[in-house]
Amino acid sequence: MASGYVDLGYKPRQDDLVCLFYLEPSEGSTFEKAAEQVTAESSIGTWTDVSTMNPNIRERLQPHIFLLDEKQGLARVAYPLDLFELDNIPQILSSIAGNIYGMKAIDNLRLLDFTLPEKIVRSFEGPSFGIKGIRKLLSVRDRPLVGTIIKPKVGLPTEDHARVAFESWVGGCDIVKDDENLTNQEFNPFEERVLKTLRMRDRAEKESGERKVYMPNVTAETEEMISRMEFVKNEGGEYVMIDVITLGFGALQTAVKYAKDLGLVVHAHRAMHAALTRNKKHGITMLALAKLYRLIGTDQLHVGTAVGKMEGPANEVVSIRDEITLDDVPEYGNRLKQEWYGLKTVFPVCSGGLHAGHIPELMEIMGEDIIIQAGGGVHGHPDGTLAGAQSLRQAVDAVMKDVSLEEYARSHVELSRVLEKMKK
Ligand code: RUB
Ligand code: CA
Repeated sequence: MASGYVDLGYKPRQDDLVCLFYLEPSEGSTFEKAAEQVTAESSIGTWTDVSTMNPNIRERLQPHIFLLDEKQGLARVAYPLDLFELDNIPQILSSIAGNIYGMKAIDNLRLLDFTLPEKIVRSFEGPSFGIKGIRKLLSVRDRPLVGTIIKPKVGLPTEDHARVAFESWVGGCDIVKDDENLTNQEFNPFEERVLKTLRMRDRAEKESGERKVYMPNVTAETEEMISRMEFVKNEGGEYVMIDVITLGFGALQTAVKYAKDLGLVVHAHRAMHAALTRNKKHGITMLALAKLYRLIGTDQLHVGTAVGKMEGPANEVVSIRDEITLDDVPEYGNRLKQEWYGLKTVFPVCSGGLHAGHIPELMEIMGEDIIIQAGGGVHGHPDGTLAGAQSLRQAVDAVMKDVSLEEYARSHVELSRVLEKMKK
């Protein structure tokens, strides 16, 4: 049954889950009909009336389309809490972001955002560390954290990987991370890499007098991934990195629970998100995905840069930052309001095509509570990795001291070399 869901006078209840969809009906359908079909398919209905539906079920579980704005293509739907299983992201997504994308009634459909009721939010634990916990772990109070991704992303033998990590740390990076497609390849096996790189971390800490962390990519089949996490913990690591989209939501829930038990910080790389998020008319927004990762409890999440090589405009990236760092998120544009009921914050990570020259603009847009990562921007420095890491840290220091990069570069040659390269 795919009609009777429109109820424009309906006021969402406190414990409804409210979705905001962008929708384009296909030829032969209408905006309203398509919205009804989407609503039915995401909840209790199918393409026809069924003899098994009883009026009590319908009464209790029927969602309400309470706003239809055909001009803008927007529909708001309130779903009763009882449709959902608590602490189960796959189930929630199979409802509000499942079959509906494949329906003939629509040409395009995008889940822009959703507001979760308190009961669902509280059924998840959220991050264990949050921004505060990570700052404490690293003893860095106010500036952005600075990190690098070892490049080339795959191809370096273990020994070189560890050496490049060492130079990055000593140059001023707080964080060194693996790339999204480096896991356990023959030329750079996971365990050996973790051992050698953590040994270098210890040396770098001694040499620099600063706390340093390594984020090995543990992404794999779930049981294998868990044993890699245990290995990292046993060898004195504090962090793991996970490719959260390619891994999948259920496995990520499991991984985060293990990480919590082990006391590990979880860094979320979002490789493949753009397959879902990039088409402005279809799919799911990065904002909506970011909420799921805050619920599940990753401590750090790639959110975009606004200024680097990856797609994503500034207002969007700022909106995602607010979603994962505020306790009470107000409605803004196509972002719905969301209360987080004390769930900890997620550290926003800006990464992708960045170098020292971007830092003033990036910090102007995103502020100081961010993690800035540069791969090519460190290892592509004309004088090598060490100088690249120094230039990144110098740029951050310049902004924190309110000095322009040009002025700071007069007394900091590594930074000046980047600015020269940019001019060319
Ligand atoms: C960046 C990098 C990351 C991208 C992903 O390398 O390896 O995987 O940041 O982008 P480089 P996003 O600094 O050399 O560009 O985080 O936006 O998804
Ligand atoms: Ca990468």
